[in-house]
Amino acid sequence: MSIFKNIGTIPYEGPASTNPLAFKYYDADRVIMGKKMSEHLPFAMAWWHNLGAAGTDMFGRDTADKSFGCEKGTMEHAKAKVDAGFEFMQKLGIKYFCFHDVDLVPEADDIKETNRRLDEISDYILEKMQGTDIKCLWGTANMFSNPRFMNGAGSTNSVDVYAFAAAQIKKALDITVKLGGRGYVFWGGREGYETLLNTDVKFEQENIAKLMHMAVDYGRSIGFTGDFYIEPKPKEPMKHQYDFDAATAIGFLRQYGLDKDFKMNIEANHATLAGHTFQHDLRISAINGMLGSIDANQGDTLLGWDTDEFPFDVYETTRCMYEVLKNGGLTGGFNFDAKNRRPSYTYEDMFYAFILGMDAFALGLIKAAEIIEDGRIDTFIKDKYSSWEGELGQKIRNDQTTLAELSAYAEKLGAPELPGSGRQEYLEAVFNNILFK
Ligand code: XLS
Ligand code: NI
Ligand code: NI
Repeated sequence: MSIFKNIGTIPYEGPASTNPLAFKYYDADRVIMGKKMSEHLPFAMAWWHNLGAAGTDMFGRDTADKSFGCEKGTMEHAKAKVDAGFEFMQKLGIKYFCFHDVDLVPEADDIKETNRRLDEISDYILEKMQGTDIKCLWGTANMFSNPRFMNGAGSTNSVDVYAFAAAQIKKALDITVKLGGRGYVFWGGREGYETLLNTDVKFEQENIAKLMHMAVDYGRSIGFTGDFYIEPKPKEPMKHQYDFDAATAIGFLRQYGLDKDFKMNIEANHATLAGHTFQHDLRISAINGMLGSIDANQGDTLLGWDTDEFPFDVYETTRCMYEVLKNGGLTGGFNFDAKNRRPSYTYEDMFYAFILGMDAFALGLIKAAEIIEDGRIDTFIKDKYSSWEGELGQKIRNDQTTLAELSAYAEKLGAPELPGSGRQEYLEAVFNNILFK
């Protein structure tokens, strides 16, 4: 039985098409820099936004109907979401999905019952996966919605709540592995604080690390070979979240010996909330060998919270894909952690949103590849540092000199010449030239 009855498979029709239900740029089989677009861009559907969120905000209730013909809060509804999700992904040519445990089934009071429901729904999803090439990109446990997590999960003051979080992670890992997941995410939803007046930061951070270590040990013991990810976010829901940004999260992983098993899942809107550009957090992750996966959305620079909009800004997707290409791709993928605006409440809008996002990333990929092939920007950067290619530069780079030796060299110089121009305006013009040619 079809849910999205009036919508067929979304074709690629090219930039001249005006068909709203067609891709203008995302052409799955087109080869860019030696790889198909579909391989460069492993897109994923977020179960929570696409099949769950129905427009409720702080001031009003649902605008969209996501009942899919069933009563919400039932297993029948949970299965209808699976049916809707698979039909949706197949019509768009999306190969991955991401989930929290409680996106898949309604949570029961007793975790044994919740786990039984998770077994039932994951069997159903496995059945649906047969004959398709759809798989899980990553799974996670929701350790922030239930009131018991008001003071966090790994960071909680209650040892019983901590154990409950461990139980949820264990099960979410089981389901992730069962569904072929490439990764497992820790988004520290309430791992942080409202005030230091009531918080032992060191104790909380140590406990978070212990929980992650136990997750790694358990995951490896059941055959999970993928990456664990931290998804940094500086604030919301807490005033301060420990995984503030990529640099902070990487430092934390190194401090607690977790850096071999973990990478970053960078969300565009989280990076900008941290006062960075999206590209900044991608670059910091990449240079540390930890760019794993991406939550593909965008924020609103005028608003101070996570608006989770579908990616529209091609400057941003181009900068993102430049980083991804330079990184040699991702071990994870591009999860649309994004939701329709509240007044965009129809089934068509769900498709328009994904078409927008997929086309924006396809354009970003095309343009980033053109920037790399054009070479003007990369050549400029290389030349900018060319003074380091001489003998002195090489000595410094190879740790073969001292402060005293450099000082003697500087004295002989008198005054160094000014460094070469940064040429920002020239480079921005090159960027525009490539974007709009
Ligand atoms: C919330 C986060 C969340 C994670 C998964 O801001 O983006 O959706 O991606 O828990
Ligand atoms: Ni987010
Ligand atoms: Ni996210």
